[in-house]
Amino acid sequence: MALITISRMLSERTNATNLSIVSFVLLYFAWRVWMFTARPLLRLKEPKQVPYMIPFLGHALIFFRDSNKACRDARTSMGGTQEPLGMVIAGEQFYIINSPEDVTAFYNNKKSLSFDEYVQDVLISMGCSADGVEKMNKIQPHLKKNLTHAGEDFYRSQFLPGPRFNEFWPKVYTRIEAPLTQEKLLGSGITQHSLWHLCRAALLGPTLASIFGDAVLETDPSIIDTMVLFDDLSWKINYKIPLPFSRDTHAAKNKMIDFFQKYADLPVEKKSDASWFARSLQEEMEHAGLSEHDIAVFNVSVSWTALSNAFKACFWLMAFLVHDTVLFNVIQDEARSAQLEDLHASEAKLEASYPHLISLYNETLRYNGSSVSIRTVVSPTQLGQFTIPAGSRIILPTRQLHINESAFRNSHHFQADRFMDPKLAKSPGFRPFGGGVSYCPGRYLARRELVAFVVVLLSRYDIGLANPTQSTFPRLDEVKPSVGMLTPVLGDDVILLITPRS
Ligand SMILES: *[C@@H]1O[C@H](CO)[C@@H](O)[C@H](O)[C@H]1NC(C)=O
Ligand SMILES: *[C@@H]1O[C@H](CO)[C@@H](O)[C@H](O)[C@H]1NC(C)=O
Ligand SMILES: *[C@@H]1O[C@H](CO)[C@@H](O)[C@H](O)[C@H]1NC(C)=O
Ligand SMILES: *[C@@H]1O[C@H](CO)[C@@H](O)[C@H](O)[C@H]1NC(C)=O
Ligand SMILES: CC(=O)N[C@H]1CO[C@H](CO)[C@@H](O)[C@@H]1O
Repeated sequence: MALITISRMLSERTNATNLSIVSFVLLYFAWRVWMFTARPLLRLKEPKQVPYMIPFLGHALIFFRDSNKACRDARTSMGGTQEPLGMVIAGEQFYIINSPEDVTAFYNNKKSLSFDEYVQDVLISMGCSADGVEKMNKIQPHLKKNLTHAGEDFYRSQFLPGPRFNEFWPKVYTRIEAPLTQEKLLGSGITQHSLWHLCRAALLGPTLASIFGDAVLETDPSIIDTMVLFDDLSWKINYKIPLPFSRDTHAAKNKMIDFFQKYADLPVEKKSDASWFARSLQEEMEHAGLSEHDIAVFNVSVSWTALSNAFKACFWLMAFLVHDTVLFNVIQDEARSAQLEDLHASEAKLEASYPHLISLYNETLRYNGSSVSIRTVVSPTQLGQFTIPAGSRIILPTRQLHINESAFRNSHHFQADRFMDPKLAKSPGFRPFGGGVSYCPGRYLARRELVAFVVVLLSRYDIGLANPTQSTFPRLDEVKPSVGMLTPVLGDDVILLITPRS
């Protein structure tokens, strides 16, 4: 009797389980049919959605793993279309765009596509208080705009070619050159040097000190290590990864905020060699009543955006250079025959004096860069025949443009002289620095820094691989979703043999 009861109970239990599995499966299919078949019919003007398996999560897992692959696979799964495509990433609706017409419309649209939300989001994730954000957004009568926008003007004024850049650049140059003197580089008798560390030494500290003054490095030289660590983990801030999974990022970030608060305590005279824009912004932020903590957050954000790309570009460029003898000889001849003063000449003169090096630089950005432009859709926006709904975001992964075969033949090959054809860099498909309101104002500084680094190194020294037969080309870190210049696998390096020029 008892046995019968138990077996009946058991079978009822299995029935109940079966029932809930069946209803779950039905519900799931209903959701799929609604999402990817019925709903699109009601929204014919909106771009197609790329189907996904798990509600809310959407394409998040693959996207965070490799955003370029995620976008490429999405296009392939939709028949290789160049139309905008909808993707859901952790509950947020994104549209990815690709065609040159959409790209141009995207960068030119300053009305219904906004970059401000993204900037604000980053400030908040970096730890800026609500009060600070409000003050950044408030119109400052004497500037006729809010601090976010005034700050962007200040950057442009400092970093785009013009009097303020001309005044700034020689100070940067002096600092880049300092670690490359014979005394510094070879003084201790060491001739083998890590390329990764050399790029860091010549580009990170020097750029940071040019912006905030030399005292910034005296406060705590280990700030550079913290910054490199933070930069490595910062994609979690870009992608708004929830706190339990991004504690490492926030710990590194908080260490930098603490650092800047210590730096802030230095007497003003010690910071008088800070750049014009850093001092001007400091004054404006104080005037607007931002707390010291929020100003520190701002200083951290400035350092992050100013430092994170150039040294990686330098690393890849030099790695390509020393692994290719023919290319190396061309660039070495160029570096040794041009006048050193040309490093300080106009943009046009710089390009005319170092054409091969600048072509190599552009190809490095094309080949190992992966910048992503992002906008928030403020009101319904027409892109070609499609309407992008308000509240969503549009992302443009520039990598997809840079591997377009009809624009860049043999796009999967590194070809150092590719950009000797001057038309190529002018094509709308070459966007290493984004465009429109987010067009990177540091693009001229970064280029000049790299050219100066290579020219000083090659014209002063004989350079080669320390171990020509065993040196392997550094591998790309394909696991981390980098934005901007891609990073090599941790520990992959190039060891150089550097001796005085014979
Ligand atoms: C700053 O001001 C501009 C207009 O001057 C406005 O569009 C923007 O929303 C304001 N806020 C932010 C965060 O930029
Ligand atoms: C931010 O940088 C400015 C410019 O160098 C400096 O004067 C100020 O003390 C810094 N403040 C903080 C909190 O980091
Ligand atoms: C690739 O480049 C060609 C030539 O510049 C252009 O016509 C074409 O539309 C591009 N395709 C995509 C998908 O960007
Ligand atoms: C390199 O690209 C820039 C645009 O980023 C362009 O202005 C420059 O003319 C290009 N130079 C060469 C040699 O390709
Ligand atoms: C995007 C990309 O993968 N580009 C190249 C960057 O450099 C490495 C070298 O390690 C190449 O293998 C990649 O193809």
